Amino acid sequence: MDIDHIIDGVARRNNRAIAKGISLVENGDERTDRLLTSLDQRLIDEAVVLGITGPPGAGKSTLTDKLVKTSRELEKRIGVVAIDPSSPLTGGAIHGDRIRMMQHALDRDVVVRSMATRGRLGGLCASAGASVRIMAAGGCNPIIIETVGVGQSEMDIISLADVTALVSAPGLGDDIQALKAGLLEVADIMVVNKADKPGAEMLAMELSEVARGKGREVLKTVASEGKGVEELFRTMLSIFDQQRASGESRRRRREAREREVVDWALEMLRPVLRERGAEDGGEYSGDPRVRARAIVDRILR
Ligand SMILES: Nc1nc2c(ncn2[C@@H]2O[C@H](COP(=O)(O)OP(=O)(O)O)[C@@H](O)[C@H]2O)c(=O)[nH]1
Ligand SMILES: [Mg+2]
Repeated sequence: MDIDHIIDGVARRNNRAIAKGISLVENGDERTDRLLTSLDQRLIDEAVVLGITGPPGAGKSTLTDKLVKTSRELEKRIGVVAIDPSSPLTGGAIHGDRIRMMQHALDRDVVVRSMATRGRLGGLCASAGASVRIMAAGGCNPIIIETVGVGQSEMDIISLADVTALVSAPGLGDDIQALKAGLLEVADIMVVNKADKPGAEMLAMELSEVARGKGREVLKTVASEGKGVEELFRTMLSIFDQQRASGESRRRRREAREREVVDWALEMLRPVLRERGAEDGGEYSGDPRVRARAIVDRILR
């Protein structure tokens, strides 16, 4: 597919063109800029991006799948960007996700893309951001970003979302402490999934205390049975409406865009830096930090 066909195809909501467009971004293809500048900004502005995050095993993928179902019942064309941690620990889960998402494969109004984090030095936020925009320009609204809530790059990714749900579940052990420490900051809504399991009520009570202080809601779901999912979907959309009315969404999007710009710039600099570092006989000698500063100083000069 040549670039004009991709550009035209995205505008005509062709899923294959959307997939090809995202591949251009991921492969660092030189025609990427042409594609990205061709996208319909009005559709991008309108599309709401829903973030689903939380520890491994909380039920994020199950929930995402059910949110897709709900969205389709409401006749909304939906996109999903699933950030794969691709770690040996969760390798099995990813296979499960593929199978789960297969049932939507024939639905022309479901666009799914997964992105690996393994073997990647950076640029994930940049790629994810561009993918979201391509999906939006291809008529998807809403778009879900599903990512495990660990690490800085995942935190950057979740900032691409307008409204973020932090998913937890009983029986995950120590993860809950970590959850309270870091992720609560980015959560617009807290979800206690696996509400069918013992300990869910207790967890919901614990989280409610934290949530109340921040003016956040706690919702309970049984993702595997689809329980509470439509309420979650509607609540997330209504939070977005409030944010849009108050100007909060504009502020957040501006901040996210700045993060993306930095991420793209670092991606573009990476090969240059590697090349400069290899100069002077190809030896990285001396203290690495001092060397790095010398290289950066030379570029800025
Ligand atoms: N009992 C119960 N199990 C669930 C529920 N939601 C998901 N699961 C199961 O929990 C496991 C992990 O779910 P998954 O969606 O892959 O979690 P993720 O790692 O957060 O994406 C799977 O075996 C699911 O079938 C739920 O509401 N109740
Ligand atoms: Mg998952």
